[in-house]
Order: sequence, then C-alpha cells, then structure tokens
Amino acid sequence: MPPVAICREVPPTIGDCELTHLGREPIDVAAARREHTAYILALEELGCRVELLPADPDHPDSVFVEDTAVVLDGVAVLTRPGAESRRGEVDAIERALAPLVECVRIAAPATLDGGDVVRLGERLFVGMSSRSSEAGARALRALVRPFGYTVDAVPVRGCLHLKSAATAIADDAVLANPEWVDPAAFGAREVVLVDPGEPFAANVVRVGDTLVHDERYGLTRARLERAGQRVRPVPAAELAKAEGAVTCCSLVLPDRRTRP
Ligand code: CIR
Repeated sequence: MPPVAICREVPPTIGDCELTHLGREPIDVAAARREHTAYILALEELGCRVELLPADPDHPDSVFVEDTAVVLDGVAVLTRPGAESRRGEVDAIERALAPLVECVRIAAPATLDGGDVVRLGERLFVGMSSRSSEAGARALRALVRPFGYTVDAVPVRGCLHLKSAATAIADDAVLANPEWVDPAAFGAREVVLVDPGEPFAANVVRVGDTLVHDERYGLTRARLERAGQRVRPVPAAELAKAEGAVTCCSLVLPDRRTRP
C-alpha cells in the first residue's frame, strides 16, 4: 500500500493565522494555494496517496494539519493544540484518520502540537515550546508506551516548534539548527547542521528515502546532498508568512500497519 498523506486546503482566512515569532505580513491566498498544490504534487510524485480535506474558513491555521495529530505505526494520537484558536481543527482530522489507524486523544489540560514531536525510529522527542506543555509530553508518553515508543522532552528556544529547529532525515540522523535546539539531545548517529544563513532550513518531510525541503534553502540542501540525502525542493515562501514550514502541511501515515 502506498503511504497516505492527509492535507487540507488553504482557507481564505489564512491571513488571520496565529503568529508567535514573526510579524504579520499580507498573505497572498492564491500564491499560498499554488504552493500548496505544488507540495501535494511533490508528495504524489514520491508515491503518496494524498487525501485532501476541504478548507475550513473558521480555522485560519487549518492547512497546518501536522499540529493536530502524531501519526505512528499502528496508532495516531490526536493532539490538544496549545493555541486555543486551533483546538477546533482536530475533529475533522480524527474523522479522516479513524478509518486508517487506531486513534487515541490527548486530554485537557495537557497541550501538545504535532509540530513539536520529532520521531527517530521508536524514540519520540517533544519540544518544550510555547505550545506543548510538560503535561502534554507526559500524556503522549502514557498513550504511546503500549505501542513501544519512548518519549523525551527537549528544550527549544527562539522558534515556534521543535520541528522548526530539527527534523529527522533518517531513523538515526537529524537536520538541526543549533541556535534553537541542542542537537545532542537526540542521541543521533549523524547530525547535519543548517547553513548558519538559513535558520529556518531544518524542516524536512521524509517520504520514503526523499526529503521534501523548502526550495529557498540551497546552502542547506547542498549540505544534505553531500551527506548522501536525496532532496525534493518545493516552494514554501508564502505559507512561511503564516509561520508554517513543509512538515506542517501534511500528516504522512507510515505505509506499514495502516488499516486496509
Ligand atoms: C501557528 O502558529 O499555529 C500557525 N500559524 C503555524 C503552524 C505551523 N505548524 C508547524 O510548524 N507544525
């Protein structure tokens, strides 16, 4: 079975998105939609079956589906996002995931954004950001332990989510910005650092053996390629004005152990 990727259309209200570390700039909705379409085509080209959910204008950040769930082998954890304005995004994602995988849910008062969860094999790392609480990390640990995963909390500074600071490029390797997270926290065999002039370049989506990466970060792309990685650049500048990066726009289900 091909991997399934869940995505959601860009809503017309995206200009009203949450912003934490960025100033508000006008967002060109048509340009954001063109980028999103190019991203979906890239996922399809890499073998994903994309399930595209309709836009939800009541939730300006709803294109950033990653924050609403942590999808693992055999289980999906529906989150309780740290921003109150985003909590209403979760039910539609649960409806999309439930036919595919067993779903469990983080309960109040814990908060967790999927963008704060980095997975290296069976080890999960949760960024202690403005969105995800220690209670959120504890709740995740209790929910995923029966499925064989460990959970460690990781300090993160200066950026929105842990995945702004570091993402997995293999089950034992990370791409990281050391200004925002200590790369040693992951105990990875290999660390590739972003080019210092590209602080936002640590975010990649792994699809099979390819990394989907923002096309603006050529110096970091060259570092990844020198490390033997295959990279698929995509346009992402308009959605970046909403403080989103490439991982935020999809939930890629592992192709093993999903429901038939
Ligand atoms: C937010 O602040 O929640 C959105 N404007 C951006 C979310 C980006 N999501 C992610 O990095 N996983």
